[in-house]
Amino acid sequence: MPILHGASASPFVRKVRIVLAIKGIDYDHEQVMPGTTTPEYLEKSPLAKIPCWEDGDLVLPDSSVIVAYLEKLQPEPAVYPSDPADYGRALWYEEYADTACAPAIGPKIFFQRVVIKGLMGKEIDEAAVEKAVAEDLPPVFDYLEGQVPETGDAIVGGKFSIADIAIGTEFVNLHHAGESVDANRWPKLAAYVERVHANPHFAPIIAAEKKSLGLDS
Ligand SMILES: N[C@@H](CCC(=O)N[C@@H](CS)C(=O)NCC(=O)O)C(=O)O
Repeated sequence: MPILHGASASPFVRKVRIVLAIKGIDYDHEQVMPGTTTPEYLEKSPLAKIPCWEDGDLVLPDSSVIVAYLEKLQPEPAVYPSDPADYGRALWYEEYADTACAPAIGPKIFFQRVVIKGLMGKEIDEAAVEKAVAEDLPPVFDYLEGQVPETGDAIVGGKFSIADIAIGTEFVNLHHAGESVDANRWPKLAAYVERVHANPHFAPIIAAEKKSLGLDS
């Protein structure tokens, strides 16, 4: 059985888990924490990041690499658009989510409130978190507000794809941290995120995570 290494609350691990769910691929899940630098893990994932996929001799770090591999391994149901322009657009939105949304939401908001305060029970600088919410999120939300569709859960080509998975997974972390998109300021984005999270492959993963993080009350 292949193994997915990486903690469930990582947006990058979740991205892969949703693709695995869509494709119906079975795997064992090892909850490796971010920042794991044991020699054994570094041998698998030299950048010391999660996720990492292991299937016998094949070891693949990086969520985007893993998803591209899974699409070749099992093409249906596809998570990348087949039209070349839509394929390019989907890759761009995945890149934007990984490179703009993740740093805006992850270290200064999600990690502080959910990991340091929630899981480790330590004090955090809440004013710094609020500053990040006020300053780091709006430019990202402004861009996405201009990109997302008025209806449906597909930002590219009318079909749910890696683009929606990569964007949607970032907003799960935002919600875990007790924040959401202000629907008065970014109405299209707020509604799109809600629709993506209601997708049958997203919803059960979100519910299970909320339960394990004690956020389901
Ligand atoms: N490009 C990587 C990014 C993965 C990533 O940044 N993962 C974070 C956890 S959400 C991590 O492992 N951070 C640990 C570190 O940077 O040392 C991917 O898509 O898998």
